[in-house]
Amino acid sequence: AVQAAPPAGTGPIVKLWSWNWNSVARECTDVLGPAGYGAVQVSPPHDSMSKGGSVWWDVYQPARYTLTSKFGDENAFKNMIDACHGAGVKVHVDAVINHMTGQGSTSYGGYSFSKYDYPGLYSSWDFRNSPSCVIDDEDYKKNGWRVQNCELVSLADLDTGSGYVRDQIAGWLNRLTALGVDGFRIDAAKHIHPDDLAAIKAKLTGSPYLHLEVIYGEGEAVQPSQYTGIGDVHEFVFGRKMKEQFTGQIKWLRTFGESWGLSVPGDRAVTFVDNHDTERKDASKNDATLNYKYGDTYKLANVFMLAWPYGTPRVYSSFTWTDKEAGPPSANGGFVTDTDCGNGRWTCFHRQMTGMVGFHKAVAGTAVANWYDNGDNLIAFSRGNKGWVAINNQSGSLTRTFTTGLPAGTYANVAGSGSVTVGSDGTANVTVPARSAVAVHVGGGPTPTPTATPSPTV
Ligand code: LM2
Ligand code: CA
Repeated sequence: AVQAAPPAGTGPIVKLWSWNWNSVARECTDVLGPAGYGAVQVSPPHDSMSKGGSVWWDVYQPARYTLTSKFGDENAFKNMIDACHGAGVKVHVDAVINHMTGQGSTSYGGYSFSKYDYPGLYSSWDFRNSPSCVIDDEDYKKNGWRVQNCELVSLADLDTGSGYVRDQIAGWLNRLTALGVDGFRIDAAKHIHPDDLAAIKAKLTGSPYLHLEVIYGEGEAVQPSQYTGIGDVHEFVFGRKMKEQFTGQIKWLRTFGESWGLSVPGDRAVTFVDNHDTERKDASKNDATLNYKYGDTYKLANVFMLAWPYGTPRVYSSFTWTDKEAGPPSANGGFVTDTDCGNGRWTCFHRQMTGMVGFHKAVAGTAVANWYDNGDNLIAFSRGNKGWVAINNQSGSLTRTFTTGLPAGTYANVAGSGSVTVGSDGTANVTVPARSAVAVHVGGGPTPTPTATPSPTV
């Protein structure tokens, strides 16, 4: 049986997109494990079509199912899994199984193929072979058959109804599971019929955690609800709402939840402020999200995601870019070089969220209480009596006495610096600086000590 959502209290997922295996291994040991991240989602590990490092998207064109990618070889992959497991971090892999490539070429592993012919793996009859059957906006809205049987951006669509194809896909995923992989992000799941995906899932060994990329669109034929019986589903409305609220007035977030038209119930949703596709959308488009370029606004949206009870949150961290197509830093024909968080080429955003990862885990299972907003762009709330957070999304600081719901004591601000002292009546006088957050939780040091005289801090 495939497991459902990770158990409550499990750390968030971090997506280290376009990081090479050596760098993920080091990060698991040095940062992810100590911070309490539950799992790391890595880039597609298959051998892919090579554009020689000029673009990021060649890795979404699988050439064959071997661990010879631009992120490292099989040894590096295995070392990464062992290092992450040693640090208490699970490993999720980006599984591209709906399609192969869009044109003949050579892979990073030196293998030659053409669009409908992958020697030793797939031949023309393993594909829907429908180059004239394109998926356009109209199809998304009303024609589910075309969404699942036509070619997504001209990529050769695998016949996932075929037993042979299902065996090849399941065989690949099972090899990864045997190496220690704990879960799969299923790329383009919306373009695979749920029955086909369920049949592939039935062939999987072990109990990998599945989270499916099914992009919600209003009134469309293919809906996230058709997939929640198979695995958790990516909640795309979440990021759209975060952009709308954090570039507007966050006081409205008081009622945030399924009633806002979210597409996946909280107990089946993977939430994220952005991913590698949405961060690149033109800001004017309604499916665009915030991204690292929004600075503090982006950070505050991530603080909210980790503090509010909805879904399994996934923090996104990758490389910096101006050209939307440009690939990650690489050498020798496109092989991704080690991540350096100090050279400006990588966001390393997840390192800014380590304190909030601890908050997220500490407040698991508690409800929102003690809501406050200033009628504009500052909100504060507690999670039961375990944690309290204030998010100031305006350009001036604010000082007031908040009801935190926490036991008396002095707590470290895990979303920034300084500390908060809570009095015996549960209140604290706190200054929340402009465009920043203050978050404190039980167990978040300094050791809570009852105070005789509550003192204003932060
Ligand atoms: C996904 N999820 O469903 C990925 O998250 C997304 O990043 C992938 O698109 C897509 N589905 C396929 O896995 C990216 C990128 C596309 C790119 C594809 C394949 O956004 O632009 O398409 O990967 O590399 C590229 C060209 C496109 C061309 C296609 C086939 O941009 O113009 O289509 O290759 O040659 C003619
Ligand atoms: Ca398909």
